[in-house]
Amino acid sequence: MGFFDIFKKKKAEENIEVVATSEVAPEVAPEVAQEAEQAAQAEQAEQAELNTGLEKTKEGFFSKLHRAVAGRSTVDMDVLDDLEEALITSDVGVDTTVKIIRKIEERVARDKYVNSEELYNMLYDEIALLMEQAEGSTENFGLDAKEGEPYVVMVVGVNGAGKTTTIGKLAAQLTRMGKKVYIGAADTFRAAAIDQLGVWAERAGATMIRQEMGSDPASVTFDTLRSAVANKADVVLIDTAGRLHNKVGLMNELTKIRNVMAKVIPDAPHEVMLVLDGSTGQNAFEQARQFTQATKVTSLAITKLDGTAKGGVVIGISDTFKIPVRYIGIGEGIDQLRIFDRHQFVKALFGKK
Ligand SMILES: Nc1nc2c(ncn2[C@@H]2O[C@H](COP(=O)(O)OP(=O)(O)O)[C@@H](O)[C@H]2O)c(=O)[nH]1
Ligand SMILES: [Mg+2]
Repeated sequence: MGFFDIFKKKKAEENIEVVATSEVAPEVAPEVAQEAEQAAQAEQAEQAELNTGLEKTKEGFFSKLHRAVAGRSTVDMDVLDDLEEALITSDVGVDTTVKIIRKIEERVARDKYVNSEELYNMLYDEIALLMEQAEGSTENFGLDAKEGEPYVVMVVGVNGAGKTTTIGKLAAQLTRMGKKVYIGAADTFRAAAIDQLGVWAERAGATMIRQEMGSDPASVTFDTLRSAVANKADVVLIDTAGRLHNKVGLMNELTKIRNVMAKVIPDAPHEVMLVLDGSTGQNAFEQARQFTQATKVTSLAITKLDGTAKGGVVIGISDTFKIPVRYIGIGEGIDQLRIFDRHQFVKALFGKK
């Protein structure tokens, strides 16, 4: 779901109210109803696009669960074992799987005559609840810095995870909302990385602040924030290098960047977004572990969920690290970054309408 769609939804909700009172002013009703109808269609189209993006994950997940559950008249240890295996091989992760299986066991113990469809629904409920507890919701999404101060997002993650692409897509969404966006090219390790970010900034209509290749990332960050403040930018996105040479090195570099930010804007960074490549499955868990040890991470973006069957990582990672998933990437295109909506996501996985 894009930023715009939130507004569309809001609008649709307002409109529904207007429709309800339309007896008083019948002349506005048809077009208002039409707008509400359009908003509903847009939402359906969005779910359809997400379903397509998550097709492979869904196929894998669904068929495994189906095999574990279908045709069983009672839920016994065998069924639960198969279910456990299905979840683990869908990259949900061991800890989260054990948690889910325990919950199902408790419910089955209470109601011994659960059929396979009920079991399936239970599973859906438990996973949806788990996602809710991980706070991965869109409701609390906000670019809420102080009035007159840019909202600063530091973007971290290993090389190739999708940081630059995610920044580009995000910048495009923000500029379309009318926000003034500054991007800092603090991945100074390769010249190509700076140029790639430059291309995205131009496409997005954002301003990029850069220095030469090999320059100090903290210095680029400082320049970017100063320039953003001077030009009254609304949002600053800082692209960092994802070299995991060693934990101490990573920690030092990220700390240095954070410290320099605070010199310009005391409470920056307002958000530290860890970008993880969802198609790497278990490796994404490991990366999350490393980065959360190196710095305080406040949100996650999980990319490349299109074309992978490993989308189950989204469930396990949000549960394990209790960090909200803010965005998911479902393609390389500029419009293929979505605000993460746990309901839409779980629905897509279970093939629900
Ligand atoms: N299919 C797909 N590819 C993606 C997605 N996000 C990023 N990529 C690709 O992943 C590769 C690495 O992305 P990049 O942004 O350069 O990663 P960085 O090293 O973390 O900055 C590029 O080829 C991107 O086009 C996504 O959501 N879906
Ligand atoms: Mg990059």
